[in-house]
Amino acid sequence: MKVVALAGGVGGAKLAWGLAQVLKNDELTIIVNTGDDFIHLGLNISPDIDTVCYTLANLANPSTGWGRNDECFFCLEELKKFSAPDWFNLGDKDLALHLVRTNLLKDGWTLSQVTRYLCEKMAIQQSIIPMSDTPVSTLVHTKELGVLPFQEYFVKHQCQPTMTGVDFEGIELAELPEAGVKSLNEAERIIICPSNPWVSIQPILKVPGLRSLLSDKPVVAVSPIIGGKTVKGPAAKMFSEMGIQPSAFAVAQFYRGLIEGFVIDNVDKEQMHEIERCGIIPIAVNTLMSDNSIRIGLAKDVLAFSETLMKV
Ligand code: FO1
Repeated sequence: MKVVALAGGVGGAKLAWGLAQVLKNDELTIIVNTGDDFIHLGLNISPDIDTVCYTLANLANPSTGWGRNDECFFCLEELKKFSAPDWFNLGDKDLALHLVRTNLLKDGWTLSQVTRYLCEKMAIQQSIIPMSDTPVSTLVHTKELGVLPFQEYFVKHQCQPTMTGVDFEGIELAELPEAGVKSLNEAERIIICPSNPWVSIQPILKVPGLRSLLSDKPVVAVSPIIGGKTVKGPAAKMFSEMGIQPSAFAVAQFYRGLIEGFVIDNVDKEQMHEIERCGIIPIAVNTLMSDNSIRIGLAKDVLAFSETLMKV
């Protein structure tokens, strides 16, 4: 069964890892947000792509979910001595990957070619495709500090400023790489991972032409909000700041018109009726991916659920 997952960073990568354990290698494609990408210290950094790659390669830092395992930070320590920007924690092993990516891009490779190359080197068998080869920059509009590039909002300011809106610079020119178009054409199931709907999934869905490629497939989303809170990241805070009570139901409404099925956590079971009233079929399972067996269990639940759904 050909499956395409849409994913942002840590939460998306965890479910992608579960799906990778359950599906055959050639059955899974992950289309990843690149709105978080930025240039830092002259290096092209693609945090969500790297998080998905490291996770699938079993190389991710288990405590943060991003960055490398068994990492060291000698370069960062030296940067501090030179009063160079040190707010973004780049580890030494991670830096090597950014150096390779930056140089290949300078040599004229596309981001999807670079990603395929890096995946091969990390022995990743599944297909990981950036949502676009041309740059897209997520800009967070804030009450206190004006417009902030995503990583400045997220890492430098620790998601503290109040979000008043978000936009995606360069999105009109974004183009899903050919391999992504092919994978969506061949897909029998689409899974929206439990990533931030505002800043991880929304940019993917806004890539021109992408949404129409989903229109005849059953789409299932997994809620990143459990019991009114996000496991990681600012999704719940963003819903509140946009005037919406954060809940699984709020996420279902965000995806209304796109998804047929919605996976929520058991603790949110009482929201099933209101989700149903939106014309979306809900299922409640354990979605808190605190260990590998739960990630695999959730992947199995999502796939089995998607089997039961027909495009309406
Ligand atoms: N997230 C942080 O909260 N602090 C960091 O210093 C940080 C460094 C970092 C380095 C490489 C990388 O690939 C990701 C990194 N992240 C860091 C995570 C990342 O910025 C965010 O998780 C995503 O952009 C949101 O999905």
